[in-house]
Amino acid sequence: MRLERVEIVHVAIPLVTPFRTSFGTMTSKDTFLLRVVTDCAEGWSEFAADPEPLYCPEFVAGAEIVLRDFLLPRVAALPHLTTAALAPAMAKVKGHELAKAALETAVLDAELRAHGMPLATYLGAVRDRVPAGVSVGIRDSLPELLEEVERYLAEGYVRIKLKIEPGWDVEPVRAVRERFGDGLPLQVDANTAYTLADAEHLRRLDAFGLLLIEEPLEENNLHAHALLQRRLGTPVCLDESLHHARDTASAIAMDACRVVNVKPARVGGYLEARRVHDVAHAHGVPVWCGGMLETGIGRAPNLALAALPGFTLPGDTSASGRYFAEDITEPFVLEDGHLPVPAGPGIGVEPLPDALRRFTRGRRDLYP
Ligand code: OSB
Ligand code: MG
Repeated sequence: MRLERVEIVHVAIPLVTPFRTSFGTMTSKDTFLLRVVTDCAEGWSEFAADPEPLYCPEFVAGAEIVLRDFLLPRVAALPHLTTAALAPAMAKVKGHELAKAALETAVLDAELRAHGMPLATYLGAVRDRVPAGVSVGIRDSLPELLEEVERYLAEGYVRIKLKIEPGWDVEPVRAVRERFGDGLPLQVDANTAYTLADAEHLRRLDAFGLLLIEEPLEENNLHAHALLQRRLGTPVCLDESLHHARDTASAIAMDACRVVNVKPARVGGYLEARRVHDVAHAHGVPVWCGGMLETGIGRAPNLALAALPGFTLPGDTSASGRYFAEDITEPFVLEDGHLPVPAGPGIGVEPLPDALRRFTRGRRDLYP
């Protein structure tokens, strides 16, 4: 393929309810889409991070500069554009996995469309639908939380994840367990809000039979997570701390985690995400697909990945209606607690022109 054009489309889509985590509150999905035009086909992707670097070091305005000034010049210089050639071409640029993932995914979408192949087929999917979990934000009161959980369970979600932070952990977990029973698949996500000094407190969560506790301690502190795991019965799951297959292998070897949250953007794209899956699966470590409150453009490829054999736990890939009154693609709708794996070529979806126009805040050419 030959790269002809790369366009950045800034979008802002209101969330149906504010989403509060230990690192901040989001009220809209404010990011950019990438549109890559090649001589063979076009591809789309979504940048996964937010305008502020609170979940991870990357952010919207920074990623645009990184793409324009450092990543695209390297990719445009390739004599022959293929998805597989991108990561090696971009490797000298340190970090910036989410920006790299956005570019790689749009090129992958174009390449697969040129071959008429769905992403799920390319990645090695073994399912045509995936069970859907839902991530529930921190609320002002327990009754509000129970009402929200009850609504999601009535809609059919098969697993609940509660966001936690110091002061909002044991009590919400206890309340959800008491109300919905021990059979409910339940897990928690701290987004780095604790330190090892909280180990005795976190041990209190062991009484509730949680599937896992996600990223309890500082980002990238594998050693501390291993020390914590020794003291917890609840499996530790890493999110923010894992950036590629190599550190996933280290984390597993150190027993710093017993479950892996795979977010393709966090590890630089779907090719590396598949390697993370392969490493974990080879060690018998279950993986699941995380989310970043994506629009349909980001959700579609996540569903393809979640259909791989090692994804044995329900992910955070919820239906469009959990996030937005109106999505930017045809909405993903929950059916019997599952979402369909897109079956069309590439990521299998594209922006609806009318919705895209209304949610667009600005467009710029990044290349040429
Ligand atoms: O830590 O998994 C996380 C959302 C934004 C940033 C980080 C996280 C999340 C979620 C929600 O937990 C996942 C989703 O529903 O897309
Ligand atoms: Mg997380």
